[in-house]
Amino acid sequence: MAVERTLIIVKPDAMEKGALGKILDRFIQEGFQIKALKMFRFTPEKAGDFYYVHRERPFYQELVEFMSSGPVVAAVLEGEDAIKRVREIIGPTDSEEARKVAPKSIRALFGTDKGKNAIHASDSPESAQYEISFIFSGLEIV
Ligand code: IDP
Ligand code: MG
Repeated sequence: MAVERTLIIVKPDAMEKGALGKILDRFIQEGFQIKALKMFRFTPEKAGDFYYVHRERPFYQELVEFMSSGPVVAAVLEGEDAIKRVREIIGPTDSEEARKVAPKSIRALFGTDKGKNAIHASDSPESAQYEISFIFSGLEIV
């Protein structure tokens, strides 16, 4: 195990529900350090670039529209084994499945379904590096 950094994005559905504070607090309670934090709204073009790996998937257009539908908050979290642990804390992609198999996960608590699932988190060291540098410049990470 090693200290890692990973990227989370609180998605527009969770922002609209007023869940930002509870979600950030969950990661603080779990022992992660917030190394960077930013609120912004994706343009459809930038959301498309961020999710470029999914460009051939049938849900790509829906995903781009959803992610650009309102403000989001992105954060860099640091901690032991952060990439895998944060993925465990957010739960499976589909919030309905999450409520069955991981009822305390963030997607179970704050998401709706497969698309509107409250939060994004990097899924590998490579994607964490790409996604952190996509959203934050060096000076914004403390
Ligand atoms: P992940 O966020 O758990 O890594 P991915 O398969 O990488 O899941 O998909 C990226 C995002 O695309 C999901 O978080 C979700 O918002 C959206 N998405 C995935 N599958 C579907 C689908 O079948 N319908 C609509 N949106 C989807
Ligand atoms: Mg993914």
